[in-house]
Amino acid sequence: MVERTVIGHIAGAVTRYRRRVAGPLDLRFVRSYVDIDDLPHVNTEVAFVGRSNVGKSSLLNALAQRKNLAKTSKTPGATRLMNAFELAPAHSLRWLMDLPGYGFARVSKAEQAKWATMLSTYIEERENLVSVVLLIDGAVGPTALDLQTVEWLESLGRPITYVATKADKVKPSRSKKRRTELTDKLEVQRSEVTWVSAEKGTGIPELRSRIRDLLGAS
Ligand SMILES: Nc1nc2c(ncn2[C@@H]2O[C@H](COP(=O)(O)OP(=O)(O)OP(=O)(O)O)[C@@H](O)[C@H]2O)c(=O)[nH]1
Ligand SMILES: [Mg+2]
Repeated sequence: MVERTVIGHIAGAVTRYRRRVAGPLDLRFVRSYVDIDDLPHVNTEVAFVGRSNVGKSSLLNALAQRKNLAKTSKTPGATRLMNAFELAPAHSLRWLMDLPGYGFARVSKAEQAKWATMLSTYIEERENLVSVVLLIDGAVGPTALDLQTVEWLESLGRPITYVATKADKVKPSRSKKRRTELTDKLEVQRSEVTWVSAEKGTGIPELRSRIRDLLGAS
């Protein structure tokens, strides 16, 4: 009887621990920004960066286990502004930034240039940006543009957290080869890439815990 109570106690503690570390991120939309000068000081921040349509906003929703926290779309170019989300508790100033994607050819040259300037100014100047979460399409990436982005981030000394998205689109028979291909092109260890599927939930608990760690919220 006593033994059962102890086991129950331990099981409860383990469940609470798992929820705290790997449970949904409690995120609240703060607001959208166009100008880096309008961004307030925060304690820690991570930013989602990647090709347009790679799945940044969908991933944010999966991490929070919310359907429409961030706007997603089949058509590239859904996110046009810098959208800030705060991790609870409120006012602890731990932020997650959803950014417009790069490499979307169907918007005008002028619009592309505007986004590129916004993105580069943000990455170059944002204080307390602890890591760039770089999303790469797991089925096709990294593209030449992804590799250029890696080079640019490295030249700025920005730490990168690699995430391969849409894992569900890779056939199980190709999975091993695809993973090796992706890490070889990125010149990183396999353990440095978190494979996720926003659709199926693969890798989401691991990434939640990684983001909590980065933001100092674990
Ligand atoms: N199969 C599959 N599709 C996904 C996954 N994640 C996102 N998608 C789809 O990919 C498309 C683009 O997703 P978004 O999350 O809007 O992509 P984004 O990177 O935020 O795009 P921009 O805001 O344009 O930069 C949508 O049609 C999503 O449903 C996934 O894990 N698996
Ligand atoms: Mg988006």
